[in-house]
Amino acid sequence: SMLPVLTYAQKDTHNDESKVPNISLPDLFVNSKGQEINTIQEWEYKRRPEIVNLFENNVYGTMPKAIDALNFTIVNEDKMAMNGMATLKEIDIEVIYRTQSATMRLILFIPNERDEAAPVFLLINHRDPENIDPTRTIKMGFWPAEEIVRRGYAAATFHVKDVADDDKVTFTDDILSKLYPEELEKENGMRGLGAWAWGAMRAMDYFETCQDIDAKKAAVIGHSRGGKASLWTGASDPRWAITISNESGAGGAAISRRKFGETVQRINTVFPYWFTDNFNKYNNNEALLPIDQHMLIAAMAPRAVYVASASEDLWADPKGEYMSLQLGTRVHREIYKMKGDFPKAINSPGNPVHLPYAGHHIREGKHNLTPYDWNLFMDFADNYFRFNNE
Ligand code: GTR
Repeated sequence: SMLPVLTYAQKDTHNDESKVPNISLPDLFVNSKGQEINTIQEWEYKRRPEIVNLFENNVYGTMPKAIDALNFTIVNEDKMAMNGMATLKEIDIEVIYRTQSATMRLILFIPNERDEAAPVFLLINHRDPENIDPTRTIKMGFWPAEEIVRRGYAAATFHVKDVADDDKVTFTDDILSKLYPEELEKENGMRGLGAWAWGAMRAMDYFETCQDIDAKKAAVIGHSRGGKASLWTGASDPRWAITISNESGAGGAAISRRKFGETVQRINTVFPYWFTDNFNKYNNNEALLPIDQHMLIAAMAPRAVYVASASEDLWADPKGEYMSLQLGTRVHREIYKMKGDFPKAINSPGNPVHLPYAGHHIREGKHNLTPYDWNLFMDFADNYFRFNNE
């Protein structure tokens, strides 16, 4: 068969479509008081905030907003980066809260050739820092910065380690213990993924002050665990015009109730520091969840959302990711009356679906973020920004 063999550690899970249980999902259009949601007003003032709140309390943890001061220090600037094609800025973003301070590094390449402030893609990088080498001695397809700049976008990124190390012991060392230690005491407090989303928001804080960047045309993107954080960023911070999930899978775009590939129980066991403690209540008990991940997609509405999968990445449940996108974007269609819809069956590799408000593709191959994916994200953004010009 074409299914990859599950490793020993994965054997408590399955990737067999015939084992997917019959599921019924929470209704997007009925709020907790039983009221029907029909209008933009009701969506924006009642249902959307309630959904974000449910994700905070049950999945990603609360998002602390308190900051006393933000300092942006350009620690390196090169106006002739990439052979003169871009200006490189390395910015230390220092966040001060109460008596404490924490600093993260933002890497930013801004195209030199342009008439206006540049639209921007921010990558949440969880992989080896060589993937985001600011010197460009090492160039990885995971972050094809030259290609991004060539297409007229600023290429921005930071490493998650600056805000919360991707490690079950040391994840608290940065912003959690320094700025927001009370989060660690709460069952619905912020954990690793929430901290990474917080980091993305601080990058946005910088974009809003930077004349060379058009902060209204910003896309946030992450791969896998970074994609889970990216979705949470876009859902909880409406400043992002486009939110992109690349193969985010469980706790990202995939529907939890399908229990296909990685499950809630498995992710909470292997990565206990990613989600809030409350998420454990749903281990092998997905039916109790007051949300499912299609509602995270919905939380972007009316802003754009893009979900990408890979054909061999069954661990991330491509079908469940697509289902979330189809269902979550009902808000775009039914509340905001946006045109176009996704085909019922998942499209095949090589046939991306780009609607005015949402996009999807499935790439041939394995779990990864590649230039092929990036080019499709930029194709989508080209269109989106062309038609949504303020
Ligand atoms: C896996 C994990 C996934 C995904 C992936 C990645 O080990 O089970 O949820 O996050 O790592 O980040 O590449």
